[in-house]
Amino acid sequence: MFKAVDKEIINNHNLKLISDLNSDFDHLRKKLERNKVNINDIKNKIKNFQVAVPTWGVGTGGTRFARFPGIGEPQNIYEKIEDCAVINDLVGITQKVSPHFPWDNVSDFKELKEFSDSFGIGYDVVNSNTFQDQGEDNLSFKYGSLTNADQSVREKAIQVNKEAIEAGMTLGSKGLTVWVGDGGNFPGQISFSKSLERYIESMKKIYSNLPEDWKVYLEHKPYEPAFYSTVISDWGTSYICAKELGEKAMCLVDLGHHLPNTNIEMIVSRLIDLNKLGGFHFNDSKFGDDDLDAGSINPFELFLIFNELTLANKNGKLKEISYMIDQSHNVTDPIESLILSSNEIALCFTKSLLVDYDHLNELQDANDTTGAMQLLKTAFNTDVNPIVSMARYENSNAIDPISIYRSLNYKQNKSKVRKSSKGSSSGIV
Ligand code: PSV
Ligand code: MN
Repeated sequence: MFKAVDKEIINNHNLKLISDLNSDFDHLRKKLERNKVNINDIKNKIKNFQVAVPTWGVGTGGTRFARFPGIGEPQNIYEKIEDCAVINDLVGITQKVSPHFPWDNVSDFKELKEFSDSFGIGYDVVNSNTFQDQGEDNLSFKYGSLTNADQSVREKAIQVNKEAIEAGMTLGSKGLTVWVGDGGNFPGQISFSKSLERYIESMKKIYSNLPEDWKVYLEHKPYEPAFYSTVISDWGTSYICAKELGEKAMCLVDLGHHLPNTNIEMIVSRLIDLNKLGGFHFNDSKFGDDDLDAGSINPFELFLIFNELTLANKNGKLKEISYMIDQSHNVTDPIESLILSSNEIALCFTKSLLVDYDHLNELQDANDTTGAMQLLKTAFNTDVNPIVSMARYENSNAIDPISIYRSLNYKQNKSKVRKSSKGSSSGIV
C-alpha cells in the first residue's frame, strides 16, 4: 500500500518520544488503577475508534464575505484523498472519508476507488448537495429542492440523491446523508405544511432506492440559508420523518445545528431511546453553525455527548453510529484542524470511558447532585493524552502528529505542483 507519509519518518519521530510517553502512560495507569480502571482496556477501545473526515473539509473554507485560499490546497477529489491520507497516516483513526456529490466532481468512480484504496482510504456515508445549482438546465433549487413547489425541480433533487447512492455503492459506502437548505426567508413565502409533506414524499422516493444494507441519515438545522423557516428545523421534525420513512432512516446530529444553549447531549439521549440516532457531524460553535474545530470552544459539551453514548453502549442500547466531522477551515491549515479535531473527539470518547456509570446511577438515585457532577468532572478533567497517544503509537501512527506534519512542509511542497485557486468567492465551504 502506498503511504502518504513515509513510515520511516513516523518511526524515527516516535523513537524520540516513546520513553517520555511510557512514563506518562505508566503514571496514568497507576492513577486509574486506584479507581479500578484498567488503562489497557480503554486504550484498546481507542485503538479501534474511527471518525470520518469530510472531503470538503480539506479544502479551505470561507465565510459569507470571502474565502482566502491556502497554499497548496487540493483542487480535486484526488488531491483531497491525498490530504486525507496524510491525516490518516498520522492519526490512524480517520480511515474513511465522507464525500459530497456533486461537489466531488468524479468522472470514473471505479478509478477513484482504486486510487483511494492504494492509500488505504475507504468511504463512509456519502452526502448529496441540492442546496446549490449545479446543472445547466433551468430547474433551479433557489426556492427549494426536495420540497420545491415545482414537481420537476423535486424530481431533479431526487435524481441528485439517486446518483449519490450509485456513486456510494461503487465506492463501498453504506449510507447517504441528506441535508436540505429548503425553507422560507419571509413569512408567507412557503406553506409549512405542504413543504413538509413534499419532503416526505420526495424522501420516500429516495428511500426506495437504498440498497438493502444502507441507511439514510436525515440532518436537521434550525436556520440558514432559510432564515425565517426551515423545513427540517429540529430533531423532532427529523425524528418524525425518519419514523415515517422506515427502519433504514436515522437522524444525524450536527453539533452546529442547534440554537445557542441547546442541550445537545439530551437530544442524543432522546434519539438513542427512540432507536433513531444514526450519526454525527462533529464540529464546534460559538454562535450557530460556525463549523469550528471539534472541541475548540466547548470540549465539555463534546465529552457530555460521549458520556451519553458510552452509557447507552454499556446498557446495550447503542446501535451502529457513523461518526463524521463536518467543519469549514477558514484560517487554519485544514490538515492541522482535522488532525486536532479527530484527537479532541478521541480524547472526549476516552474520558467518557473513565466514568463509573453504576456509581453515577447510585448518586442520581440518592439525589447527590454535587457527587454526580463531580464524578463527571473528574473524568473530564483527567488528562488522557497518554492513552490516545499510546493508542496511536501502537497502531503505528504518530505520537505527536502535528509536529511530524509541520516537519514535512507538505503544503509548501504541494504548492509547487498543485494549481492554486485564485478566486475569493464566498461560501461557507
Ligand atoms: C449544512 O450546514 C451542513 O452541515 C450539511 O451537513 C452539509 O452537507 C454540509 O454542512 C456542507 O457544508
Ligand atoms: Mn453537517
